[in-house]
Amino acid sequence: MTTRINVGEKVLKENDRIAAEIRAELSRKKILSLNLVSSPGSGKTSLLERTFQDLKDTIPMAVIAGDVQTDNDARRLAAAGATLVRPIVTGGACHLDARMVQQAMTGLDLSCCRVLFVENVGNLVCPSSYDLGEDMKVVLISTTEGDDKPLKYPAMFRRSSLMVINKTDLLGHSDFDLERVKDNARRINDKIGILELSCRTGAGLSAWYDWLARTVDSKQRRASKGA
Ligand SMILES: Nc1nc2c(ncn2[C@@H]2O[C@H](COP(=O)(O)OP(=O)(O)OP(=O)(O)O)[C@@H](O)[C@H]2O)c(=O)[nH]1
Ligand SMILES: [Mg+2]
Repeated sequence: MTTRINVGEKVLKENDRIAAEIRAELSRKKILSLNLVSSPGSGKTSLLERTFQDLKDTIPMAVIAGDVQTDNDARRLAAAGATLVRPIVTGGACHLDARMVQQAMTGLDLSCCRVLFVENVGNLVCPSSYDLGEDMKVVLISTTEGDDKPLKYPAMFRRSSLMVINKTDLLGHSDFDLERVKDNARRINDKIGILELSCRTGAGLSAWYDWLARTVDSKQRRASKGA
């Protein structure tokens, strides 16, 4: 007689167990963790570069940068002034999982940091299923990708707390419609926050920085109450 084991379910259960450990550790240290997800090339690293350049003297921030190959992003982020940077090269996996993040955190002294960004592998499908112990997922979408993406990849938009629409400097060069993408995202997740910006021109970045500062403060307050 054979017994069927749902391997996928077991893997995700183990992932959730490790994610809970990460979440507890980061809460103890009062560190906000944001998991940045998007299609390849939407601008995750560009947004982090701008954020480190502009806020590095105000908010100490660490980043774990995941890629299938190369540590290009980690090197870009170190050059932009991130307090701490760790690359993860998945060697083929199309998403990060909690074990990879926990391993990357080993030996990383986060005590001086108030934010840990995790830049996930560019992919709108698989990363939505893996909890990395983050407080929130932030999904980026750029104006070159098509405004129907929230409808086509609903899990990612449903599980994200904030949608950042990047590359607004390129609006008008395709038929991407700003109002339509917002409407599509809200049809999937009526609580999703929305920001629009351009990492190229800097338009809209101040609203992202305000959101980040507010979210860091609220994490500090929640973590202090729980302590
Ligand atoms: N025009 C324009 N280009 C941008 C903007 N933001 C990023 N880019 C360009 O888009 C390309 C991809 O940006 P990345 O920041 O590497 O994107 P990513 O999401 O980190 O990519 P992966 O890590 O490979 O998934 C680069 O050539 C950037 O210079 C923007 O606001 N406007
Ligand atoms: Mg990147």
